[in-house]
Amino acid sequence: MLNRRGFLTAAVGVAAASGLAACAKEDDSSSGSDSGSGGGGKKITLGFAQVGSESGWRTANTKSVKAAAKEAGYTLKFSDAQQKQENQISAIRSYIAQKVNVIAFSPVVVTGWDAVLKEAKTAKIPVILTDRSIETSDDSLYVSFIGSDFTDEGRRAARMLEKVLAKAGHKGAVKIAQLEGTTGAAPAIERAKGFKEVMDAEHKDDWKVVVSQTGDFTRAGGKQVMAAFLQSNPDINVLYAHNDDMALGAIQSIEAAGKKPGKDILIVSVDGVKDGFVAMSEGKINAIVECNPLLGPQLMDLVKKVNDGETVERRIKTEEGDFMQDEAKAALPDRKY
Ligand code: GZL
Repeated sequence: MLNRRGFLTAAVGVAAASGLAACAKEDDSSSGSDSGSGGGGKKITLGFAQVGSESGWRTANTKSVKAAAKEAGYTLKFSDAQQKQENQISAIRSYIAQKVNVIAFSPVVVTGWDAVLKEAKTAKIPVILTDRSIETSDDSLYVSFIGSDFTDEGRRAARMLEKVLAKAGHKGAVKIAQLEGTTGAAPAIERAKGFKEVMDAEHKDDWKVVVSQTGDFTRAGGKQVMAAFLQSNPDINVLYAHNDDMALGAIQSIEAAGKKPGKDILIVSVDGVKDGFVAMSEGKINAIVECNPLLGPQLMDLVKKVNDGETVERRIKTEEGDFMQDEAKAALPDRKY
């Protein structure tokens, strides 16, 4: 692994956090068993509104949240929004109506959350963002955001592409196809931004994104869009995919077009799911930027602190690494998702 970013740094948003958390504490008046209990002894009930089940990353994330909630002894109310914002908003409203102790969710897109989060605030239910963040002018609408730095993941993808090109002894123009994540989602916006930052600063003359389109983070999307890319831009020689599932779908179209993924078209992807590592060990993906889905344990620690009215970090980042193709076989046995 080229480097591991093991950081749990955070900017502390004490005012917003302690304000809402204190509200949560005030409402905790019942008693109950110790396991999974809040400061007042009552069993914590967490409402979690998941994006959907669009990718291997999401499946691993859901498993981590459910297992950690069970381990913590919390009552978990869980919903799968099938990647639709209106379903997530409905789920959050139902958690408010059920008077859960804490709400956590992974916002499918960055905008459109103020109204429902104001309802949660009025109901004195603290909200934690997991995985993806939102755009809002009202910082008090959530107490903490736990997840990756997607802009840095984009920068890391560009750095990995530099290493992949050097290792392949690539000469000449670098014609990049970009498979974007879900339109309007933080990882899609920020992974494109970080990659472009490095490209504009250091590869203005030889790298060019010749085509870029969303594959919605799914294998089917990656396969369909890559097939269209190859029709319109047969001279593509690099694919930057915002997640492994789209890269795996794209590989099917690359092979159907009679080209070799990992050779004729060099591939850099993000996530690090097991199937991505298998493809890398087969030489079909050249490098993967890890995005850790196993947020469950950290989230449950945060839920307890918030419910007990403790001060919490405003921003908690997850540990992640970067992997080149020649590291895939050795890393596979230890992959946890
Ligand atoms: C990233 C996460 C993204 C993954 C995709 O934290 O939100 O959503 O990269 C998933 O695989 O669909």
